[in-house]
Amino acid sequence: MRFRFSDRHIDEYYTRGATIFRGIVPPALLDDLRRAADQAREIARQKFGPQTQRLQPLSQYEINQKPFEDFGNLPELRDALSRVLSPQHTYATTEMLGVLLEPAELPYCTMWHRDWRDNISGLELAQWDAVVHDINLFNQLNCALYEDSSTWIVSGSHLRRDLPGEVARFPHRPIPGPDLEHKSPAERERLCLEYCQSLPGAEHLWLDAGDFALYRNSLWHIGNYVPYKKRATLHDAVDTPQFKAWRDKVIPEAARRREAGLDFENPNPRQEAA
Ligand SMILES: O=C(O)CCC(=O)C(=O)O
Ligand SMILES: [Fe+2]
Repeated sequence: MRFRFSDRHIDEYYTRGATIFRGIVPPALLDDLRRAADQAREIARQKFGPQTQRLQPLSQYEINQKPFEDFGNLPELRDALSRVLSPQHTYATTEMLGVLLEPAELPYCTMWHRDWRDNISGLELAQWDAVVHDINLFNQLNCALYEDSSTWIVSGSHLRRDLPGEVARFPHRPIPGPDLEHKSPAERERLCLEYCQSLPGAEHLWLDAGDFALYRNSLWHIGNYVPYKKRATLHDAVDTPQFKAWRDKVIPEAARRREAGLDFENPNPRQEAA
């Protein structure tokens, strides 16, 4: 069925923290994007090894850029984004657009996190807390060129602080991933799956080929990857001048704090003391 925008997309975005524009990428563009993503996979593995799961920004590499430009100019997509967010929100610029890939050899998952809060070492949490509900910041896209069930989210968690069950699951910082040392491929896969399921409320963000997920990266999420499922999912910020200005301010500050020996602040410090 052809994509049709509805108010449900707006409602879902602000309540769940994620909405999916189903089938919004036309098949002819998908063919072109898949060919370009195959080039990206080859470069990524050559440059960063077989386990690499992303190449970003795509604009820096010898890859046919035309499909990415066409993606950035899709009228239905621009219209849908401007209705959920605003006409000033942009995506698929040369600065950040990347592609998420399946690892070549072994299952692997990221740790559960809220972006910036849990994965930027040295970030001062007050800087994130102050703007976490600002709709000009922290918007992100995953656009699946193949069926993709790698991403998990905790729906609605962008609206609130951590719940007691979440604090109990991850009382300390940095958040640990599963222990995959010396495990067989199937054991790694099972451990990663159980790790995904271990956060209360975790659910798959299921995408079919050509689906575009818009999500708040301030919600709890994770990527879980197996080598036997081909993945090429475009990934980018849905950006604004305000978000860029915030990044330009906090990234160097976080670097300075790291140099001074700080790493991750605990957002739930009372638990750590317990
Ligand atoms: O692979 C994914 O879908 C999630 C990646 C992610 O969480 C991140 O890039 O911060
Ligand atoms: Fe993330």
